[in-house]
Amino acid sequence: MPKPGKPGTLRGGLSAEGLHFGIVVSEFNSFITDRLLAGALDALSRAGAAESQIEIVRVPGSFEIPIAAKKLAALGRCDSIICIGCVLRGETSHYDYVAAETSRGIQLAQLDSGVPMMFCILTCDTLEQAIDRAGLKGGNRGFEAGLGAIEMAHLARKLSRNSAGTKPQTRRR
Ligand code: INI
Repeated sequence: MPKPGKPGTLRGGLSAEGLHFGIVVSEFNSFITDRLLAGALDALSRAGAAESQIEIVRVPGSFEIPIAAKKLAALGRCDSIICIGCVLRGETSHYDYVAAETSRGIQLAQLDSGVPMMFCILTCDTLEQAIDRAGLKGGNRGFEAGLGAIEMAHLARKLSRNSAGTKPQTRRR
């Protein structure tokens, strides 16, 4: 309970104990997405997550991530979901459609489902830029997404409970 006169601050914890995670990963550009997946799994396991607490769903490309994440969330098992993809700019405008719809779809999926979803979709001009963000110069965005998934899972649980520790009634729309 916050002290009287002090603003209450809710923050997510950093332990994976008791949490269940989903990871939706795109096969397209798997040279990159496999490295992001390894980073995410590393973060979860360092925080204490066992393999049984993690389920991985593989989809053909980033464009298919939102529908898979939404359906996974609807199963009701996951406290948070990590979405992993890599969209590389080509010679046509295809990149723009895939990148924009993937990001829009993931945001809609998390808002519709109420399950936090980490946006671990690299959108890069070159393969080199992607390699840098998948474990080389710029760290591993998958690892960061893993930490974010733990934090948001805790936060979502806290924000779904009232002061008595029970889930509030949700109003039917
Ligand atoms: N999918 C990606 O994840 N990354 C890309 O760079 C990419 N490019 O450039 O085409 C890509 N395309 C496939 C797309 O995600 C769908 O799988 C496909 O259009 C079928 O719906």
